Amino acid sequence: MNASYASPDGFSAFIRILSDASEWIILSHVKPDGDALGSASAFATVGRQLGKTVVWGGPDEYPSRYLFLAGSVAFRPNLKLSSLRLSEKSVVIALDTSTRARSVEDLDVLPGSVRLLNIDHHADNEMYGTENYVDPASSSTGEIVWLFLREWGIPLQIEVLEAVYTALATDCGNFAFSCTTGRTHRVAAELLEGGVSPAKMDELIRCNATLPALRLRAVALSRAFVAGGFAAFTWLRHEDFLRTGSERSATEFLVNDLLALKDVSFAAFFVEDEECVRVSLRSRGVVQAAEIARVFGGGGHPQAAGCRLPLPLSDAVENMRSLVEERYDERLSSAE
Ligand SMILES: [Mn+2]
Repeated sequence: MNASYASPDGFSAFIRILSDASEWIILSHVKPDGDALGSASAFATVGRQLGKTVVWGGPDEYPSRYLFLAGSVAFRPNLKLSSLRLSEKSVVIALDTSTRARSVEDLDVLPGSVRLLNIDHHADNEMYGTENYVDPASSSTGEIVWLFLREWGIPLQIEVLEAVYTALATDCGNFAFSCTTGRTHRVAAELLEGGVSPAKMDELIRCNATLPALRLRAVALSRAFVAGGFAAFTWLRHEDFLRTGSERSATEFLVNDLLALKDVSFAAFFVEDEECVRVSLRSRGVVQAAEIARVFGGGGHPQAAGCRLPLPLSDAVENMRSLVEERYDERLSSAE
């Protein structure tokens, strides 16, 4: 077996804690994506299979495009831990969630007797768990979840494999982003050998847009502009969602469309929200997404990050544009 695929250390404590618990509370992050939901769905199915009481929820609504994931109908939006009767037999599992601020609002007031398992792949993870398993070399949280479940050795239902595949494929851009490694492909190979159909999954994940979502995408793409020859920008206003009838979660992959532009190595996508503008950033060049996000109090990966700006939309776009161009010029002149 390839050395890079050896089972990582550190899973045994997690297995013991999860085995001993009678209740699993599984948390997905704000604006949950395919990785957060796929990883959580896998855990939820395994928990039920093992006879645990399973609660799965998060701070936001469940995006309809991921309703094909097992257990999603039981997802609890706006979940408050204080509304649950936690005991020392409860364990909380936070997936794909780099910071406390990206989880349910009362994560901080967890009773001391309750274990909090933090499983993630973001390099800027705050290590807020009582137990932390954070592997920034992993393409996705789903990749870690697979290695973990494999190490545990329990029989896995096809729904679990499909959920892990969803996490993997969405977070590594269908195995095209730079976070994709040989191990990512080996995990995918195991999932396929276990019965997952990539064509069926592609249909479920990618070919399930609603007409309002397609029209929303058209609105966003029609506004795209390129600054400095390398950075693409576009935005959506609150009324664009109302006018097209699209739900807000329909924007998940929109920023990636901007990177399809020739010579563009940086993309920023702005969405007007209540009292702020949410920004998704993508990079494959010298200006990293995470470094820009951090300037505005956000975070993420070098190639994919996000932040919120408490500004009117046009100011948010302008501030971001000038910062990104400035950084780009600095890098070019220091490389000379
Ligand atoms: Mn992820």
